[in-house]
Amino acid sequence: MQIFLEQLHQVLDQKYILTEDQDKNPYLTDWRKRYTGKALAVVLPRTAQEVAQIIRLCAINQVAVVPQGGHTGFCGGATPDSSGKQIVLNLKRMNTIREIDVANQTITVEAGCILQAIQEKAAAQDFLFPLSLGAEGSCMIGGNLATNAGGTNVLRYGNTRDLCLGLEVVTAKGEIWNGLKGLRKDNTGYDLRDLFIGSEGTLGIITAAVMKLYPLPISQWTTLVAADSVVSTITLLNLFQKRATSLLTGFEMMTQESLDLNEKHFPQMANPLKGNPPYTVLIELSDHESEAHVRQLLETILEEAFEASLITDAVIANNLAQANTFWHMREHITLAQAEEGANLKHDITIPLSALESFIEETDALVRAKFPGVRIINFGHLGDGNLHYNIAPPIGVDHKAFNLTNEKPIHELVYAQVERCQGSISAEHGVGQLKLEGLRAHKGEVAHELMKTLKRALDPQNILNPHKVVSI
Ligand code: FAD
Ligand code: 2HG
Ligand code: ZN
Repeated sequence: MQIFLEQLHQVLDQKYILTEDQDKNPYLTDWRKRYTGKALAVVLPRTAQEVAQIIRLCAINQVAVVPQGGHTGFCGGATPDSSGKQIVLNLKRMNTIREIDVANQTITVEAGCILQAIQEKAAAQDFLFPLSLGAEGSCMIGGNLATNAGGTNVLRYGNTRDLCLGLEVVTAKGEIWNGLKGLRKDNTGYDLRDLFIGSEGTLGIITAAVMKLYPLPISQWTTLVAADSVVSTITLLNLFQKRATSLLTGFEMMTQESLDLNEKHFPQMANPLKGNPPYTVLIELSDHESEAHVRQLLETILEEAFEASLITDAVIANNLAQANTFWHMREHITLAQAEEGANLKHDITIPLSALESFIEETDALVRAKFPGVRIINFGHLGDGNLHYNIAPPIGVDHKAFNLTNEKPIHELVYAQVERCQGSISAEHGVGQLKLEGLRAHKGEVAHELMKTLKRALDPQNILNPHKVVSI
């Protein structure tokens, strides 16, 4: 390994090869503090050429590499294993926004650009880059692409995959594939771009991307509404889809229990709806017409919802600051859970037609088998994406509870997901957390195809091994 480290020095300046514990440690534990690994070194390349050279050295020396962006992922994908033989390749120095093409409505960015920096750069030129999630101040576009991240605008603009037109990728051989074309149509055989998106660093290292931009909406209205049942929230969604069509840009659900937890840790994030109802829904409409037009439409739909008894209360944000407060309340649930202690996350999608029965039955089963647990259920209802998280009963040690109950709780929830023909990972990916569960979930044929692809693209198994699939 000494030889490998010496070879690395021919590629990177000493200060970009971290080998001392105090320098490496910030890169070795994930955001949730769920995984901690060891690494031979943490390397910080600046260019795709440097990444390619590093990968060639990894291939020669049989050293596995764990690509890393902001390390905000929830499935341990960017954390190395405990062997101390892997390297972490963090892309944060590759943070140049290379170009905004105004006519083509695209932005070309390097993998280490922070998501929020891309949003801000786009906005400065009157464009919207619609990918938006709670970690946007620290996650990086390479990580977003590698996990095919979702977030709060998927309902209108799609997930990261839908926003990407082209990629630059370093392969397991250390070659650079330049697929940085900003084309909206390109049927030239297999779609390599889509293969790398969502592959969580197991098939190649994304070094740059061409992403779509949209006109910046000029009017936006945000409202919080109260509902008594799951079925009301889904009927309400359908009503908004019918009446507001493409103006509907956000539809997020939060249960009473989720917002109780928020209030406990962040009293300033208390629900403005009276009595914190069973279900609070955050709805956003955006448009390019006047504010008055959108406001009128929103009020009309809300009136119809009241008349149909779908909602029991509503509050419309009167200015941007209030709208931001509503969104912060939604986004703070993850932070409140982190404050409360380690929790069990289930990032799932369920067809909307099966959502009511899923929640009813799963809640009942979970409460019967694990008395006292708290079900922190919230998420992107417009996409059928729930964050069906489980927190231990109050007063119980979280780590001890999770150690004993993690497996049976995951099994119970995932069995329910299968029953409803849902997905065990809607937007957070697989990483190491769901590696075991994936075979059963995908089925033998799909799982074997995934392994075939992994073997073909990374025969030495040096790119993020034992994440997503094991070969
Ligand atoms: P990392 O965590 O560093 O890496 C994630 C995976 O991608 C790893 O497997 C890693 O090896 C791989 N990878 C990273 N960079 C590259 C690269 N350049 N090339 C190849 N592989 C790479 N996720 C959502 O989908 N929706 C949400 O609403 C959402 N909200 C969040 C809110 C909070 C508060 C937090 C902490 C996280 C949230 N996440 C959400 C999860 C996380 O932010 C996303 O998964 C994000 O896309 C990860 O980006 P990252 O740069 O942190 O990637
Ligand atoms: C969100 O939607 C994120 O806020 C985080 O995907 C979900 O904390 C979670 O489980
Ligand atoms: Zn989410």
